[in-house]
Amino acid sequence: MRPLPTRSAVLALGALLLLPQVLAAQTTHVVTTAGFSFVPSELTIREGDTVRWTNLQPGSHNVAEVDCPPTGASPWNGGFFSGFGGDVDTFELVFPAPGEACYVCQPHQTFGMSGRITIEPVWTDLGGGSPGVAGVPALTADGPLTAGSTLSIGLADAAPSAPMVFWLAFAPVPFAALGGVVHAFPYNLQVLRTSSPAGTFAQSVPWPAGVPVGTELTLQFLVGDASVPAGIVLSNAVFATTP
Ligand SMILES: [Cu+2]
Repeated sequence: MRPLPTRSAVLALGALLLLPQVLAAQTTHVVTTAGFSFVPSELTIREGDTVRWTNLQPGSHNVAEVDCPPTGASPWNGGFFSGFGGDVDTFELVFPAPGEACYVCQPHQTFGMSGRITIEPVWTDLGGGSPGVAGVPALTADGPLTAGSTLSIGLADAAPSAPMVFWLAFAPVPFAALGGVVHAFPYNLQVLRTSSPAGTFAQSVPWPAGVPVGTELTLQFLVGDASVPAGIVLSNAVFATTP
């Protein structure tokens, strides 16, 4: 086993959160119009980001969501809609979930006036888990990591009513151990928890303001499991960078 929990590790996180740096905030991406085109017409954003369309009024443009890919004849699919051509000059929208969105300017879509937005997830799965009595404990994290948003952490397929250690690391150095890969060590925050009788865990916390932009977060659970010789298995790890 690696070192035991330290109070200083927890205090280190607290100190980081208090640093007077740029606040984590969602990004706003601007799409303008030029002739019969959206500029840029292709955009990649992150879950939780905002897209702001500007300069719609001069050409009587609008923004109407259509199924992907957008064509010259794609009908509005009932999704986002700025109003009719020229109704508004600016239209703004938050994209809360990963995926893809396509849109057209209805008055000019036959001229190919359309756009596509790719919304990338905040969290990625690093793998690294090792199997225990119920399989590999499956960690998921959800939330845009913007100030005041909710971070939800879920775990499934852990041993029932098992003691667990949760690690959060800012600059980990992964290594192979316990039949998997320890991704979240050295940790900056350690929390002790117990799985439910069903071998699950769930917790939602408000994400604080003041976490510096670009902070890298790696999360992982160690789960007590009497079915393996080491007595401990690993969940997969998940990774995100604060926006
Ligand atoms: Cu137009």
